[in-house]
Amino acid sequence: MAQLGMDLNRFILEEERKYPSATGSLSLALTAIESASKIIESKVRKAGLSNILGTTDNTNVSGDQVQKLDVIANDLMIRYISDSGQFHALASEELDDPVFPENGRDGKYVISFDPLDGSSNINVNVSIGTIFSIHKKIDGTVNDFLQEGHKQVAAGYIIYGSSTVLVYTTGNGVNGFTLDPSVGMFLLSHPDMKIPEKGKIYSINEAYAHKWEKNLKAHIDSYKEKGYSLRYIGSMVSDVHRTLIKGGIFAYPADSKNKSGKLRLLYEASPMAFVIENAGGRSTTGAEDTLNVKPDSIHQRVPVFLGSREDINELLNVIG
Ligand code: AHM
Ligand code: MG
Repeated sequence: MAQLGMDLNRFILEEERKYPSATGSLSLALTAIESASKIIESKVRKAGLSNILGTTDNTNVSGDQVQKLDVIANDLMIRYISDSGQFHALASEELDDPVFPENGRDGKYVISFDPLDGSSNINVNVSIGTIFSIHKKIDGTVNDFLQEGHKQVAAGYIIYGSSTVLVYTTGNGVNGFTLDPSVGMFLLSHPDMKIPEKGKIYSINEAYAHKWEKNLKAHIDSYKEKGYSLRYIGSMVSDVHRTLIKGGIFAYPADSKNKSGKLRLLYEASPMAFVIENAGGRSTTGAEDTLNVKPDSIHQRVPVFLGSREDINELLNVIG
């Protein structure tokens, strides 16, 4: 197992060395995301300050337009991903259509991302994050994004919380790195992460319970008698990060109004499912394993249930 404190760049290179045929392209791709995330984190940390400096008509003291943090995060991701030359195309939750960067023509990968997930939490100083999902390029068209989640070559997230943590997997274990702000490096802090087999926490927006299917509602109700705690931050990255560490279940189900739920397959459900499954957990839409869903469009939504294996198995016995 890699040593605690190893820096992310060295970790990525050591992983690459395990595959003699690797060209280094994936390492460069991951490094581009790391770089973007460091700049996004510095903007997130200053968000309160920028708001104070901005005036009500959204111009700051210098007369510049104050951009929303999710727009800034999106622009930064696009810039670093494009400049890296490793990505043939990118799809963002914030953009209607995929982008094919000029210098990504020979890129071997495509990436889908949510630049700033949980953005409704920005103004209340609650943890938010960036989520990414990487697939191999196949034919250089939008079809590259419409591949099943189990074909991801890497996925992960960065959580801007009380500390900034980057968690990722290439399908071979899940590792977490904490940003040491004094040196500006992500250092291995959570090696070989494993989700507990069973937890004691459920995480779901229970205010929508009256719109859920009745078996689901009964099952979620039963957690109360079983002594579970409810924790719901309303930022998927934060809720999933806690679920990964403490176990239990995170869910954003379909309801009578939103037949496919709210969360997006490409930018949220699939990368988080890849992380959770690689940490020994389970993820489902209720009908099938999230990683088996073949997307039919880039902004497709799916119901999400993920977490500890036993908790998801119990849920599927009721709703599956
Ligand atoms: P966003 O991508 O616009 O930030 O929305 C996604 C967020 C998730 O982080 C979170 O799980 C969910 O929306 C919360 O939704 P709700 O407020 O309906 O519970
Ligand atoms: Mg989101």
